[in-house]
Amino acid sequence: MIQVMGILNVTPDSFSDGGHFSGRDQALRQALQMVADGASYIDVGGESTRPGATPVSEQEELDRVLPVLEWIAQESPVALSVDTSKAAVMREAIKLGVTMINDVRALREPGALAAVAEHQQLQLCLMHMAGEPGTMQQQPQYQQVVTEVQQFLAERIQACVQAGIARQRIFVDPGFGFGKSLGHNYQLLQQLEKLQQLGVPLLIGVSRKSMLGSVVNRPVNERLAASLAAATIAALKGAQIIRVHDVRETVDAMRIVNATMAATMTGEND
Ligand code: 7PJ
Repeated sequence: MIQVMGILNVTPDSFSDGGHFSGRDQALRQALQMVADGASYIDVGGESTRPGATPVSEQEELDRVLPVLEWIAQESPVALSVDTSKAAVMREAIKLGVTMINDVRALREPGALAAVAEHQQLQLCLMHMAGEPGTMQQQPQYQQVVTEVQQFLAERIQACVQAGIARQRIFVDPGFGFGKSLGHNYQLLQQLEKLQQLGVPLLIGVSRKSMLGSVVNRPVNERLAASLAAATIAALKGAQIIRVHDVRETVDAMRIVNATMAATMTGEND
């Protein structure tokens, strides 16, 4: 069964305190709606990793993410994921009971590998990113993007296994939009099934991304149809978890994928 992960961004502009609802109520409403809509995970992130984004301090990220994780954990048994690269954020989030560490830097920051290795039940997503968000889209270059991304992920799986993390806990993600040209992103989507050779499940994030906007020529809030098409393609090519903003619509699309894949043939193959 393909699962859907709902995105909850906790950056200063994501929850305004000026309206009728406090930051807590807004965050919770959004999270609980995604749960009601069928999300299997809620992914809480406090570092903007968009192209051109500037780094956020450890304290700032802790202050953004921890209260939100705690509020959701109090109200819902949904599996929580934290989108972070910082060991200190991972450690505090683990204390609050998160199920998954989702790291766009694939546990390459100091202490991150050890923080995850210490907890035997924790799931983890290793994502490929070339460079850093501030500069990654300036001149993305590969000889063969699919092979290089696969190689990188294989090395990171190996590093995890050597640190004592069981393979069964690991998901990998090619990192759409993270240091990739439009052509690179579509080569990766077209060849996504090759990443199954890594022997671990795939998690992918294409929701509302500019690789979609560039093709359909629409602003970020008008990319739902494009996002569903990309999610469906990824699911057919073996993705197990789809990370999205629009949970309800994506869950419906994945139900159609599941029904198609589960259809049993009667007679025709005899
Ligand atoms: C991804 C992510 C992604 C994983 C972001 C955005 C940018 N984590 N965090 N995969 N993207 N695993 O959502 O547009 O593609 S932040």
